Amino acid sequence: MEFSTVSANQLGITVRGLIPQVATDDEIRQLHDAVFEHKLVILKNQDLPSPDYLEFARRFGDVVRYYEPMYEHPEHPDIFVSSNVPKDGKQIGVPRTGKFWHSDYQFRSDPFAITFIYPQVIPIKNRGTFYINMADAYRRLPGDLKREIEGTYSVHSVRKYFKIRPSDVYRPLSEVIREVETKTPPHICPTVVKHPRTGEPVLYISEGFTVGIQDGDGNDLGEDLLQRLFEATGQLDDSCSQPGTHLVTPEPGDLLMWDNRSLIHRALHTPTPEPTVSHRVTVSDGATLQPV
Ligand code: 7UC
Ligand code: FE
Repeated sequence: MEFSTVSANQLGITVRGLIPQVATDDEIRQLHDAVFEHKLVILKNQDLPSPDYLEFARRFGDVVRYYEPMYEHPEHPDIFVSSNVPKDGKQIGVPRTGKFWHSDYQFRSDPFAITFIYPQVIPIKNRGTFYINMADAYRRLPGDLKREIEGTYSVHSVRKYFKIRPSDVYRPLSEVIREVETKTPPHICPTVVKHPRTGEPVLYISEGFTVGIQDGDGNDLGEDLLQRLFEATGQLDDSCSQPGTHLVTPEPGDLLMWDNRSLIHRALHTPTPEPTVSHRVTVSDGATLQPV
């Protein structure tokens, strides 16, 4: 197994020569450490059947199945499928997922530790995912903004990006909204969290899932503060060309794994849809997010 850094100002590290099915405990430990040190690890030249993919992921934590069944892989429900390629005339998983800044399960109190993405069909023209390292983003925040958010809490919800399910057709929208608010009530978390593994302060907000910010007594601090934080971290730039925003374009055989509590991500928006399929697996380490 060989590690090589991508380039000085790029995100992540590349690993060649790893065979997941026979990885030693020491290799797993090195990869696990690399995820938290480099935030993103790209395993090259992989050819992994789904059961082996799941076995591999299990060595990094408890595999957590997504709470909405419509994303499930038909044979392997622990795999979340993002796809716009029908199989035997049937939609598999969900198309156009994650095209907004977010961290997976940020709208819940138990966000995943590591997200794995294994692209199966890679578009030729518009491919990839953008990432922002929110530990870096916190470090770069102007001092006055840092002081302004000290001791504050952010409110997260899936409501802006909850996908209507086929079974929701003809349901009154108010009923769907009520279901979303009951099943996944808004969740409150320190705006700056201490990363459970690295101890780094992380600005734990995203344009997709963060819907409010409040002081320690629960008083709303206003939409403007949230917008200034999104602006300062590059999340309002639709061209995704801010210096802290990194585009990662996978090649066939790449298996990506990243630190879901440090990075926020956003799937590249494609105006002309090309076939895209990717298989996601997520693991938890049971940590809860604490203030710095
Ligand atoms: O369809 C999607 O974009 C899924 C999104 C609402 N949630 C992904 C997650 O893991 O939080
Ligand atoms: Fe995601």
